[in-house]
Amino acid sequence: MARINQNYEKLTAGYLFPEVAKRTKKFAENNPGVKILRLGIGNTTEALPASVIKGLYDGVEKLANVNTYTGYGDEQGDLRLRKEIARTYSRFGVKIEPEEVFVSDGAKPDSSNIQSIFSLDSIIAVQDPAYPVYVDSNVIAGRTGNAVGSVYDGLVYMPCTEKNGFFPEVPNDKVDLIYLCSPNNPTGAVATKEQLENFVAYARKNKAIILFDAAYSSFISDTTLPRTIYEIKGAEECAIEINSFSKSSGFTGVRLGWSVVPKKLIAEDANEGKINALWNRRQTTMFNGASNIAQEGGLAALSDEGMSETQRIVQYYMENAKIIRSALIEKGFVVYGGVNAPYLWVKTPNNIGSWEFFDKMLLEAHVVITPGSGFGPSGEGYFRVSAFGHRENILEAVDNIKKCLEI
Ligand code: PL4
Repeated sequence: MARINQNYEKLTAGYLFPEVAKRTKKFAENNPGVKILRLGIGNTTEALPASVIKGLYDGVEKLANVNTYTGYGDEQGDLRLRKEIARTYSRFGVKIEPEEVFVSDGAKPDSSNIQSIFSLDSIIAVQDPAYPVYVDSNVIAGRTGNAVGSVYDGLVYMPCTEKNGFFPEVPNDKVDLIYLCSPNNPTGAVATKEQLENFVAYARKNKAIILFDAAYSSFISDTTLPRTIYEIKGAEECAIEINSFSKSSGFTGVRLGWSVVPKKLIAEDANEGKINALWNRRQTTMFNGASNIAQEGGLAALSDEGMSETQRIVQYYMENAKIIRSALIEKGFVVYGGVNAPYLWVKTPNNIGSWEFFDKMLLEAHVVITPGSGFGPSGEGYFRVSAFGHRENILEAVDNIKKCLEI
């Protein structure tokens, strides 16, 4: 008799983003003709630059010719791309070997799959609030008990609040796996060198591993802030870094990402090289490699021309963030983030609950945001605004908020 994985039954609510989409769809059906302005899901909107399009075309052209056609590629990724990704780290004075880079179809799959190479009794620490994938993938794997309200038994929450500048202290007790995201989704906070040094010191002392999601690193313009955890001495012994072409190069739909699993990484029962070998085993067993066309696009995005063209688009989104930030402050909101990250983290007015404010914003200003509580218990009383969008829609959204939202 087949039985389901009962851990799915522990998941407290539907996955956050489909829930946002469901409520938005319902509003649209009930209010035909109303223009809805979507600043909810962090989804790229601007066309890819010419250099990257050429790379993607080249990938297609290769398939048209029997001499250049390729079928299945290496599960770890095209070696040319692994080398180029490794080379990008040298900009930050960091040495990464191509064999430590594993190309994938995105940071979401990697950040949910990575837990599978660690022991089921690992104690997990997450920033609260956090991108929901870190929590849900561990719930599904069975590393938590049931949820009491929105708090899972057995999970260590590291609150990110106004008081600590939305970056947590190291845990008081011993944990095994620590998820960190910087620049942070959803708070837009960026960890300083000193803050990361504290976590690296904690991880090395406790033989813990940091799973560092750097999907928004290209949005950091303040050069004093670390853009990779490997800028911190010793991080190669205790950190896996996950990254993506989604937001830096507009590949949300193309799908391409990577993880760095250093050979020097160690765990309680794993010497140097073991964890790299385990992730290699996991990927070769369960993943069939990223699309060859996407990888050609990725190579183009990492060329000098590709880098400068894609960075201009990143700056466009950051200009959106600036516009949203000043409009919300002018309206009287307390606003965080949006300076070195494409997300703004905003307090709901008059202590309104996050979902209640989501509905109010949609009803009065026709703007979709993401309720803070969907990212964890400490997100209650906040909402997230995404700066991804066409400029005219951003301007229309802030205009609606200024004119129509009653607070
Ligand atoms: C909606 C911290 C967005 N359906 O595109 P990927 O897989 O390379 O990267 C996904 C990702 C990884 N890490 C972090 C992220 O914030 C994201 C994307 N998050 C958002 O609005 O929070 C898109 C969400 C998408 C999803 O479920 O990821």
